[in-house]
Amino acid sequence: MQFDREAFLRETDRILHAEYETDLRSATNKELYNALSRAVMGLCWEDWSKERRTQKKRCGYFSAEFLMGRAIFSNLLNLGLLEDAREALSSVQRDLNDFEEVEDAALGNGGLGRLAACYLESAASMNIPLDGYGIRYRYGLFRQTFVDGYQHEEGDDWTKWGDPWSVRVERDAVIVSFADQKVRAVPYDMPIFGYRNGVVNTLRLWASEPVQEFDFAAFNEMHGEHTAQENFAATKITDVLYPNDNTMVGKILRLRQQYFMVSASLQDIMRKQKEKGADLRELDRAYCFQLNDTHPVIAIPELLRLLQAEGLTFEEAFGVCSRCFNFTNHTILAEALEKWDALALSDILPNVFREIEKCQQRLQAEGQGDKFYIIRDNVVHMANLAIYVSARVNGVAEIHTNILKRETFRDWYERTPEKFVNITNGITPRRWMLLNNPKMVAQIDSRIGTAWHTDLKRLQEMKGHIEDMLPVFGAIKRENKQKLADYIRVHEGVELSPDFIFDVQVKRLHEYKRQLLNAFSILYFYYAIKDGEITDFPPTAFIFGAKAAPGYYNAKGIIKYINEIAKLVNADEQVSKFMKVVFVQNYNVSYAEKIVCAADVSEQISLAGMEASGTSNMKFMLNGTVTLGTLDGANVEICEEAGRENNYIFGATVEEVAAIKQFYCPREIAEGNHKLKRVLETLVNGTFSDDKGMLRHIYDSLLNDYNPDRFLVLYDFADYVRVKEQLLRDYGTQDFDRKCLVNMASVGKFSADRSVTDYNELIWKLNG
Ligand code: 26Q
Repeated sequence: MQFDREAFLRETDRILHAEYETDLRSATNKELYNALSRAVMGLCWEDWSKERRTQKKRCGYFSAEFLMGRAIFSNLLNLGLLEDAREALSSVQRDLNDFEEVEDAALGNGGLGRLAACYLESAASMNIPLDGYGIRYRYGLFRQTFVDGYQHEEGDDWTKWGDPWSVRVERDAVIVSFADQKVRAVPYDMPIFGYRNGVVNTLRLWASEPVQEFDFAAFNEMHGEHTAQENFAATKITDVLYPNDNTMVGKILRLRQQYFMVSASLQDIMRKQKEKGADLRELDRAYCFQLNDTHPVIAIPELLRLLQAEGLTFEEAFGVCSRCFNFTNHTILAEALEKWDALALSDILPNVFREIEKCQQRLQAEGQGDKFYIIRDNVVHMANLAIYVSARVNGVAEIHTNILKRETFRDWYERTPEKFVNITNGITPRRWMLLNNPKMVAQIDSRIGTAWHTDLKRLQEMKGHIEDMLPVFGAIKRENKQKLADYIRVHEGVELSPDFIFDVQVKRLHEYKRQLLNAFSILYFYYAIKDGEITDFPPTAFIFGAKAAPGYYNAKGIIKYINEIAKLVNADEQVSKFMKVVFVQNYNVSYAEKIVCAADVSEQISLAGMEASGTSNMKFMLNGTVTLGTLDGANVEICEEAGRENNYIFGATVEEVAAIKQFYCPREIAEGNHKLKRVLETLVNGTFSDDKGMLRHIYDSLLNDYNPDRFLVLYDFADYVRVKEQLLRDYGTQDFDRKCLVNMASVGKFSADRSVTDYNELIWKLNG
């Protein structure tokens, strides 16, 4: 894109005058942010509307979550304007870095939402016509602080600085009807800029508003009183993101959110098709839809309903749906597979429920017995509905897809094996390397050029330069660590030295991810140092970041526990020479950008068979970090690509887990390992303060539960500590840095560019 600094500054200045009666010099950071962003939007307007006018087939990525993070830097990067904008601002004594205060758009919980964001960016960069459809939550994922070591949650007002990257499209508003409620859905479009290729796709997020102010006819149709209460109920639908990750909460408001978003999106798409005069029987020639887990699966009966309302028969409509919809599963945890109470569903969406019943009848008419069902015992199984109707079903890593085929959806797989495909997750190298690690990028570019920016496999070419890169790699990693340490000093009040190993575990707090295993190992090392058993512990900073779902008691207990460990360790004069522990508050996308380029060790220690893929593992790998992990999720493929010898693998394999669980007795393990036992006892013996009794609850879940230590923390403990100690002792050698660089050079497969290309070739078949 042509950039004329003077014209750009003039335009920003003009907006400042018009909107805020101020100018480049005296505008507040917030005013400047809005004006500059709007000026950039102005530059891209034409490319954006051009994309929307094209006649090519498009895919709609339907997702309840888009964890976008901060838009401004990544948009400027992709448009090729980052340095221009920085210089333009500094010529008027302003600093682009001041925009680091802009809130993240945290309209997602974790991996599934961030994956959606990476895929939008990669699709635009690969010139694949993919658009996102979701919900414009008024409040995103809660802001987290710690009070006395306990997690506290506050509302996340993500548009506090304004929302200059969205455009409200009034003319595309639609009405969404529930049995007891009609609401207006208004779309807000965000441009998704491809990396320096002029492509602009769209993320369309729907906000709910009351109908009456706008449409009195619709208002009058709804008999009865319309009160302020109802207005409130309408806006409430998109008020807040449910803060659960990998756990199901059967809240009816969540069902309303899901239906609201898919009904609005499908009405919008149908209207456009009709305006074009297209035959709705051939909808699949113009569109297909990727269902991001079960959350948007209610789109299937909704499209059936809408198509029949336009005159198609059920069978015709079913045919269209079975060619349009595809389903991605992101989780094997039984408690995260979405189910709805049939009575509740039929109460608020009777017409939609009827379509689900027709699907059920159609399935049963195929005469394969009761192995296959969508509704059973008055429960609607959304995953089964999705598999039955979709053209393709995919898992997100090899091991995950295999588990889906062999266990979770075994019968379905045997019924229609051709539907099941694997598409291993990926991350966008733009946000996760070009943006957050520019000095490393410059070193790589000077050796192998820049083609790898959009073709990550070509990082392989670095392999011939590893020896020569060793010194600069170490120096840049150290600088990144210093920057992170500075940030942590200011925001967390903990002093870290860049001479320490940075051992990092950042991800949602969940028992299956086993932050507790990490915590136990730290206490184990702590006591070994105290007792004089280890006198030469390699100085290590153990860094955690995680949010716990507000209703997830044990997860919150684990945060408290690690914060107590941090207090103990950091205050200990003898031990803190060798280790520090910090749990950063409010871990989010922007924090992650600072962390992944400053880590020496990436902890990926879920119980084998539990983590569908993981994606932070890929971000660390890209930035030159070794994985300390189990053979779970994408770790398996990371080892295939980078070599197991260049990572640190421990623990039971997925094949072993099933056998172990049959006779598992965690108490025996604790009794047989007095050092582990001593660590465990800190949960109950008063070592740590815990007014709320949370730590005891963790203890009981490990030893006294009906099904104790579900995630084999105690089983894997000894092997984990052994491998972790080996890793920490290897650190500082050239061999260790070589491993880091081999990982970086081998990361190609995990580019989201490859993932979306796979989706397109195997499933969407766009641009064809
Ligand atoms: C379901 C029903 C009711 C309420 C909440 C939910 C719910 C919400 C969020 C269920 C699951 C999620 C999120 C799942 C998720 O983030 N899964 C992660 O997806 C990543 C991208 O594929 C994988 O890398 C991770 O392994 C997986 O945990």
